[in-house]
Amino acid sequence: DYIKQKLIDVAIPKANKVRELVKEHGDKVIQEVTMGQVLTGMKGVVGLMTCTSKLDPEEGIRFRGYSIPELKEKLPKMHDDGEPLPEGVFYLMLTGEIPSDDDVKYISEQWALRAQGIPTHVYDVIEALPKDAHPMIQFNTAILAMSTESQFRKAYLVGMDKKDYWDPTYEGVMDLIARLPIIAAYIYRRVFHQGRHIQADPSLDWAGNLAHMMGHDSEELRRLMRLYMLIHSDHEGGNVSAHATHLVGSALSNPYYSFAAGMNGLAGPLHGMANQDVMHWLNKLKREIGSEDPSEEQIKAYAEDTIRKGRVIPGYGHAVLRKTDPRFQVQLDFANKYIPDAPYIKLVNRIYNVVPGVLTATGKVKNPWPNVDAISGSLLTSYGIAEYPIYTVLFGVSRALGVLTQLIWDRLYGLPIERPKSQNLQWFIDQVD
Ligand code: AMX
Repeated sequence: DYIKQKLIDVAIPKANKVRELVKEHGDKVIQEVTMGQVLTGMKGVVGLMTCTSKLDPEEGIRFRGYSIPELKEKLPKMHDDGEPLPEGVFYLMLTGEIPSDDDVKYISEQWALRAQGIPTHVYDVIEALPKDAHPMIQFNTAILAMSTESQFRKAYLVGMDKKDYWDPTYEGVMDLIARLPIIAAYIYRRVFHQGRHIQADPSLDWAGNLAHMMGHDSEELRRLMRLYMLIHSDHEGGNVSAHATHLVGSALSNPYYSFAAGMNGLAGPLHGMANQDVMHWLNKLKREIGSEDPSEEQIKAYAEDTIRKGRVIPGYGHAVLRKTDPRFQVQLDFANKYIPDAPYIKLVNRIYNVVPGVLTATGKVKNPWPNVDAISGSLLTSYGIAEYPIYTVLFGVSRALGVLTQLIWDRLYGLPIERPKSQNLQWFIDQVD
């Protein structure tokens, strides 16, 4: 595997640098932290090192320095006018370099190969769950069940030098990423298509294959799936799914345990489940107004009512972003290119015209603009993937690319167990007395 050798070459000087920073500059003060920051979710507190991507409040996400529009231009594609292959952003996050067509092809082939051989007990575990168990319950359970395959655990038991931990981690990550689309499609077909499963087509790319196994085979939908898998892949280190994966991984839990932890976080309505909740909000709006085509005035009144009832408007707001999420924008561009007249897209646009004003008027929402989830479900629905509970699973398949790449880097850097200090309420009171 030439990628492994490449990784060693890139990582050794960086790992040395990390050790030097700790040794020579460990006492350097880098930030002041306020009481408010600690008590409101540690926003802005620099407490993690993540190198796969970085989030700018105004500009949005950059993967190893490249914005989404730049990636659309630079990463290898299946078709010139199509979307970049997610294999490419994985390679970029892993090595720090823009891949060639051959690199991307190699990863596609590796994943197709590694996708084979999911043990039968994983399917038995899924089948033991009720069909109406939320797909995220089934997905996360399957991920844990797959950890019987962990190379890391086996190698650790045999005994291994710390500096080699990254190697079985890499093996586990590659296997896990390769297998997630099969698991996701299996759950989708089990729950929503009477268990009529569709075999993988090894000649397809990773995301195209996912669309195929779900039973949605049009070229446009494959393109949408490639885009979806690209843009959800990473959002720097502090978001719940990335942070949870990193934290659990810091105990040297294997990639399956670590990723399952991240996915349990993704299943929360303030994080990855928001894509499903957007669709519920939107359909309830249509039902309550009694129209398939609500006006801006009607949407405004409904949004104000949501706020009055003490609820959040899903798909809007963000803990870091302060502008329209470029992941929202790129999906809107896709919709405008292929399906500008789709009723759900019209509705998304109308909501976009109104909701930021409603949120701003509350005087407390720090970011009134749409995030990635404000449109993803409407796009998928417009293409016939109208089973909302699968949306967070799709988000999860994509998120594996970033958080698991970072896990390999955590091992390459030799980062230790994470253990921040906590204090009780009296301690905080004493700070101001
Ligand atoms: N609708 C209504 N109120 C909102 C709001 C929204 N979309 N976004 C923020 N607020 C409220 C908060 O609930 C908070 O109210 P409080 O002071 O009464 O508790 C106040 O505005 C200040 O919050 P904030 O600092 O602006 O946001 P945050 O960093 O605490 O939370 C987020 C960020 C995303 C959880 C929040 O904006 C939210 O709940 N949005 C809706 C859910 C959503 O779309 N989540 C997906 C985010 C992206 C992702 O992870 N996939």
